[in-house]
Amino acid sequence: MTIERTLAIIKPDAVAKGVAGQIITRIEHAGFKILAARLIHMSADEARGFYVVHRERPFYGSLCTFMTQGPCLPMVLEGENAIQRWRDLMGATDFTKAAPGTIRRDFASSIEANAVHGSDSPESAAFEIPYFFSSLELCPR
Ligand code: IDP
Ligand code: MG
Repeated sequence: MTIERTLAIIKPDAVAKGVAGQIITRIEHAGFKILAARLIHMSADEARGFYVVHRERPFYGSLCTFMTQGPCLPMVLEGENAIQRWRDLMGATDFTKAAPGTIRRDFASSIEANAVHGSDSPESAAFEIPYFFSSLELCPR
């Protein structure tokens, strides 16, 4: 097992619904260490840059609008096998297909407003973590 870091976001729908605390509780109960967290309200350009990998997808424009509709909470999570374990805790992209007990199954409203984001690979984590957090913010304390 390797200790990994992953980028998690509590998306604007979940922050607006007031379930950020419940999601953070699940993260803590699953044993992740929260290395950094910040409530931000993304601009259109910031959302487009974050999701640039999806720029050719039909939902790109709508997704970027959704991500700017209110504050969201990016976080860096650390733990054994953190990238896959956070994806497992999140559940499938389409919450109607997400397993019972997963965050998306319990808190998502649609395939787009699906409560949380998680890096899908070490390569995406390596792009996504520094998108929001500097190495200074991630230094050991
Ligand atoms: P993921 O978040 O499970 O990794 P991705 O395929 O990377 O899923 O898509 C990024 C985000 O785009 C999803 O979390 C969701 O918010 C949105 N999304 C994905 N597929 C659709 C779709 O078919 N319609 C609308 N929004 C979508
Ligand atoms: Mg993805």
